[in-house]
Amino acid sequence: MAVASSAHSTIFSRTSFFHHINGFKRFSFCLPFSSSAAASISSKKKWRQPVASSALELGGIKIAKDDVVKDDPTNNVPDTIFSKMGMQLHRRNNHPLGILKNGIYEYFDTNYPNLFDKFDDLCPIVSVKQNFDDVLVPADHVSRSYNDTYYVDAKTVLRCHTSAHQAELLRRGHTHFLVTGDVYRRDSIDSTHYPVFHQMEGVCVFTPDNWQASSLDPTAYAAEDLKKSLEGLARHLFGAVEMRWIDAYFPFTNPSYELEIYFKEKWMEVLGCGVMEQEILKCNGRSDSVAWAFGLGLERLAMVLFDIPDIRLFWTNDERFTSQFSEGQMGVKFKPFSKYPPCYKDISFWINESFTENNLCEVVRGIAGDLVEEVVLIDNFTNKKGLTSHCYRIAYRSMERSLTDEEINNLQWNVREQVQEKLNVVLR
Ligand code: FA5
Ligand code: MG
Repeated sequence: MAVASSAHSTIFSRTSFFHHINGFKRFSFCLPFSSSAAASISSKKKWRQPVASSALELGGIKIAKDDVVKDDPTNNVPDTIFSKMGMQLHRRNNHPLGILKNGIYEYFDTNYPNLFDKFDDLCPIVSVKQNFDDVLVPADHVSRSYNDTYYVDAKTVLRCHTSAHQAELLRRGHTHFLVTGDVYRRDSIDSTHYPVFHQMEGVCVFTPDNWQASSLDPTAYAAEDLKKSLEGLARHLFGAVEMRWIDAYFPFTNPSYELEIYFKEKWMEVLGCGVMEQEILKCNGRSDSVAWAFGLGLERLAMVLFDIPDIRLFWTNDERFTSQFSEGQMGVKFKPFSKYPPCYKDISFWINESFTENNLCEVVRGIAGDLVEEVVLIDNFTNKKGLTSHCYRIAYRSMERSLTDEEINNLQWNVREQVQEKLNVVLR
């Protein structure tokens, strides 16, 4: 396993507001937690799609649609996101995500019998404190922005990582635990990104007698154990697969790493991890301990394990997909049913200062839902007057059927209209 550096990073490992995706520079302006950001959200009427279910039970708590999609000026949760809450794909034993979760449980149960406590039904609606403060995310960190996170109100978010539960579980006395759940992020659109996905968090706390028996200092001891455990997990899941460790940054761990797996001719980041910041242990009643923590993306691992080419497939009810997986069958390779042709449409406009790609993707998804496969910046220039133009190529493709020209033209027409209206940009 070689250590190398990578240009791709996801939100918690982002140290800068700029990063590269598909070779294009991608903007990610930080909309700070400010009144102007709140005002810009409240001034726009939200696009509402009909929602199938209007009340859910999550982690034993009854949640009505009004509890999540509110008329609060800070609320940026669309109906399409509420309709995904409560689906709990990770709790279905014959869904690839449930099969994978159980496979990971099996690894920990075999190697650490009766040690890890498991949680897979904690409510995804958490406080800003749980999601960010408790894991030391700085006040000005990009992940806190309205551009990146779904806010229910100024103090409440849809968790954007399962690390949101670290502190409370430590406080409740747990020292070894796995937390699996749905997490929510405003993000770009392509085959490996989806606004709702699933993570599993792992935490393991050590006491002085653990590292004193070794010749290592506590941090080195935890880091070594962490890498050993995760490499073991990767071998348990994949057998032989090409992987590499990348040095990373997370506010809640130090040192921090990411693990990448070679999949479909690209390196794909599958997890972040590290040695827990001492401050988190100290604040939660474990000052004399060290700990490691990891957060892995279940979809990303399942894509490699089951050969699933597109992250949208996890959400389909199409029997040609669902019938291919059954309980306990790890690593059965998905046989694609016929691939329908994509249709590409370009949209160009002069951007303004508040434009972000995540906002664009949110508008496109609000209209086209899972019929949108990818949104890519294909041209970007600034003219003599200082105006910047972006051209995006939108790929429309259904995984279940052929789309008609009329349908695509309608979608694109709606996209053009709403992009102009909601993002205040000037179409070219
Ligand atoms: C985190 O979320 C950290 N909480 C992980 C962590 C936990 C680090 C504990 C240290 C200690 P990150 O933003 O990189 O980190 O996301 C973790 C994983 O989630 C990624 O490696 C990737 O596999 C997956 N992931 C991130 N964004 C998406 C997305 N939009 N769609 C699907 N999977 C995603
Ligand atoms: Mg990452």
